[in-house]
Amino acid sequence: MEARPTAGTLGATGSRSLRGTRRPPRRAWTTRAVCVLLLLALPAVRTAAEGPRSVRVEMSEFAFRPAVVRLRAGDGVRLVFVNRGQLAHQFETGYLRRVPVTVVGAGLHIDAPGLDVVRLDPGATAAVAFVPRVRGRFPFACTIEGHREAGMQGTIEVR
Ligand SMILES: [Cu+2]
Repeated sequence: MEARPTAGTLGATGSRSLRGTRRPPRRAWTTRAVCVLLLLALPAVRTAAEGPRSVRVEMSEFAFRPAVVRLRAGDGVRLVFVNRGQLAHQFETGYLRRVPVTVVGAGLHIDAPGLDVVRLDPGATAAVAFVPRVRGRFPFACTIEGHREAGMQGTIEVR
């Protein structure tokens, strides 16, 4: 019946070997963390080197100003949306559906693999940062019912 204490000892050995097997995942986690940090640091370095480029886009009833947002392919940009209207407005473009974006708003910081819609209450502000890659002209609009039809639309022009 001394198998029980022995089993305890074995248990300790077992946990030692468990620690052994845990080490590689920890290293993998560390490697992943370093990669994530590098990915986060690279755009920051790039921005610092080239100067932050912010483009302010105002929303109101019923227009975006400017209506044509000109961007350079490969240059990171921050679209800073400001809702100066009395109604909620939103920004939607197919161009950003599959582009990694960072959205920063009141107390928010979201990294997403793409963007459908940014909706702002009256007086609210949010920044959408991304790197435009595909050149061309792409429509955007406020897709709240009736707003696009009233004139709330524009074009992203990437050269
Ligand atoms: Cu609107």
